[in-house]
Amino acid sequence: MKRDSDKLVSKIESLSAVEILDSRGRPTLLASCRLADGSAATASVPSGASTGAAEALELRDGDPARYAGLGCLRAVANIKGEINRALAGRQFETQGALDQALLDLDGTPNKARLGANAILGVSLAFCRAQAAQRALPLYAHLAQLANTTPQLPRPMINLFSGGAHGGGQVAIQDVQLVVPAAGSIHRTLEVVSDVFRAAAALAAERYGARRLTADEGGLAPPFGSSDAMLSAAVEAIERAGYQPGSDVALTLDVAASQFYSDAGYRLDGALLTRADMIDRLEHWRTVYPIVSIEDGLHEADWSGWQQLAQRVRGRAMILGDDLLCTQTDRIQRAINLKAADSLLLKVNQIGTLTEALEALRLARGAGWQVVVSARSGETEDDWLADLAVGWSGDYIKVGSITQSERLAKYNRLLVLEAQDSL
Ligand code: 2PG
Ligand code: MG
Repeated sequence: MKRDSDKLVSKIESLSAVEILDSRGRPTLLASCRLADGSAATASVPSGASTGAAEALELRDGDPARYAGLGCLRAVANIKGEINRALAGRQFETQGALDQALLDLDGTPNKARLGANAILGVSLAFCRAQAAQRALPLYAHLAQLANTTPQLPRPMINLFSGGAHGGGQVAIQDVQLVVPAAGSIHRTLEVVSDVFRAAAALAAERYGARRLTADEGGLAPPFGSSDAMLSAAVEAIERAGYQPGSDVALTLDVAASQFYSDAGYRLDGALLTRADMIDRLEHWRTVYPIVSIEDGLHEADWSGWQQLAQRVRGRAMILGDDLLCTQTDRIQRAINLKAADSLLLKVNQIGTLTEALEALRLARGAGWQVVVSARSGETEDDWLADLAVGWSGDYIKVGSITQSERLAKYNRLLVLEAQDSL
């Protein structure tokens, strides 16, 4: 049933933005939206390191005199200038109408003119301001928008990093933990904390590694190989007193595009063909308790993904990140080819909430699972937790249990869980 408040119209009074820093110390932006009734909100935008080639364009200044060219002052100026001039004073009934106005204003297929970072900042800040106007928690407003039933997702939590997130000491980017039987966010975090401590002790013993963390807060000791990384994860689970697989399972973000070239996949000192790589992934899946494989092959190898899915389907999730880039045309292609069965949903890969919702709906329509994901460059903003709950993600992936840009999301989930009002 529609509530009366759904019919509320939101008139934008002003839009603004500030350049802020993300968890890697690189610039990003925080956008703000004030509505005519006084409701106001801010939202900040994350940024990836292992980005997919098809992602919407993150506008950077390119001025080598500031932040090695990574400044976001042009994107900030676009919000304060052109976008504010075009939208202030206009009324929008829905998120869809606001996002369409942003797309029309930008006029490019990949948001290259105004910047996907500028556009997403406004899309999110408007969403939060509308939630405030309707006196709804953000997750509840997002659920109304999507016509979904709020649900707590299961966290996929980073333990070890390599690749672009861990200095490249191992090719695989992320080894993550899931706690299949936990049934709650707080129990998941308790178990993962036990395993994380065991893993940190193991890294100290075996590698003399101090407890320094990678981009997403996970550990990144100098493992000699992918197998050393994966078996250390299993050992840490056991040392913490849990049963690998039934108590704590593993998920991988292989991020294979990062170590692929025309010559093949450069993994553990060898050069692998596509067939070798598929064999290796399937071998790992049988030897280690792996329940999900993300980006197991590079982002342009659609037929390789088809073969991988044939081998693994039903035994592990075939999760598309760089392959899909949260874009409906790519998701549709993967559905048609049966090249994946799960979507990694990253709103900043596409640039507006409405387009991300279309991606979610398409994936759901095909019976896929959905993993709502943060980026490796994050801020202390917690909107992603509300998004995962409101849009009933099966999983949420926000990194490890260290560093406040990660914990902001887990802590928000803990609060929502404790409120018990979903
Ligand atoms: C990924 C993400 C998050 P990045 O590859 O899934 O882990 O990393 O934001 O660097 O693309
Ligand atoms: Mg990924």
